Amino acid sequence: MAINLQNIRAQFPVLHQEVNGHPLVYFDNAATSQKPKMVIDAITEYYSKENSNIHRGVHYLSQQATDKYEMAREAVRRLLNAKSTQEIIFTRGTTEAINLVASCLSRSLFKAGDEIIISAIEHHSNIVPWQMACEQSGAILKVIPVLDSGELDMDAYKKLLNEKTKFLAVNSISNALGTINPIEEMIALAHAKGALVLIDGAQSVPHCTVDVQALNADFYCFSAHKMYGPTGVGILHGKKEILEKMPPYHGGGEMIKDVTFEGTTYNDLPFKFEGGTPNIAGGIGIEAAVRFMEEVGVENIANYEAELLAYALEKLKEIDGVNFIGEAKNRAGLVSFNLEGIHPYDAGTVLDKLGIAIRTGHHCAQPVMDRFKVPGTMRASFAVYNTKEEIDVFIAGIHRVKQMFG
Ligand code: C6P
Repeated sequence: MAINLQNIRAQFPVLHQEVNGHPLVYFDNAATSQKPKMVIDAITEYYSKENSNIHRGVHYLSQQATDKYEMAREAVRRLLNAKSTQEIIFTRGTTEAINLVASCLSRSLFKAGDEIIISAIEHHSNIVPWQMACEQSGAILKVIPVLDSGELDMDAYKKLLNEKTKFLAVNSISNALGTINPIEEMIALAHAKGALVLIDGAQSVPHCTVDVQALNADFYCFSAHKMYGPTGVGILHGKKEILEKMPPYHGGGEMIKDVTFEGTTYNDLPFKFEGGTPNIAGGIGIEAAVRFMEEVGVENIANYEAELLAYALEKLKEIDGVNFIGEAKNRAGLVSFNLEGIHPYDAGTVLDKLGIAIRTGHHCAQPVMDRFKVPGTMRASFAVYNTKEEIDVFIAGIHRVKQMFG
């Protein structure tokens, strides 16, 4: 089934406006996607009719809100094909999910001399928490290098693995390069050494089918705001048997069974990791975002975005002086590049004047920029509501940038 682009675009109010006197072309979807009306409506309805705290009240509104929040957990379970909703933990986003795992494991698993492997193309939120975990536990951080193509050096990865390897944390799609990493193989190799694995799926869940049971990672996380949902809410999926053994993250309400001054017993999963009043509206927003993705069809989204990527690459390759940063064979719907002799910030500013939103800079992945010896890149990232006509506008914008600075 092909997608109905007109119908999809009609669901996103923000797209129908002019910016700086031009129709908005929004190509900053890897930073955050726009929100369909069904997500906006779900949040409005919650605050207009159901606002109440959850898991606490006997009254009608509290039960309504609790039911909706738990429906969202079930929707995410379905999207990820997780075994049980006990494995679905609400967080503030990918960043908090990774910090949760790093913090809990540095208190319970990692010890001096253990090795934690990450890759050279991680977002800062999959670097810094592991540096902190190493500081706390005495574990040692190892980094899989990246090849000039933007692909991970798998031979180097295999050499890094050994009996001291306790953990692998790697993204499934790089936000800075668009590289799709061979995570199935990476997970199996890490497991063969007895290590646990976390996959940062922030750039995957919005764009392709994810089956956490088939993947078999121990932890998988993502943010709602990149998948048509609201900001401030995300998901950590963890295998039940591992989550059960982990100590809690935040102490407070909701994560307890029984509290006395002598000691506290912790709640069952997933609540053990959900101390404090959560982002209830955000959770409800995720449910609507999952429904949106299911209605369009995740496969359809993936296929259509691949078409957009191929079209953008074809057009960009026709322009002199476009230097791609990362040209992996397997890549997602984003392009990272620079224009010869033009600072990405200058190019981005001119494009903005033409109503075209892209991201410029280091994309919270400074080590990637250092590796490729660039101050930053221009990054255009696509979502299911983007069109080939918008790519034509973007290409014309790049010609304009070249005229101005060339
Ligand atoms: N990348 C980008 O423009 P949060 O901020 O917690 O929702 O997501 C962090 C994060 C983690 N991993 C990857 C691969 C990511 O791409 C991101 C967010 C955005 O590329 C904002 S910096």
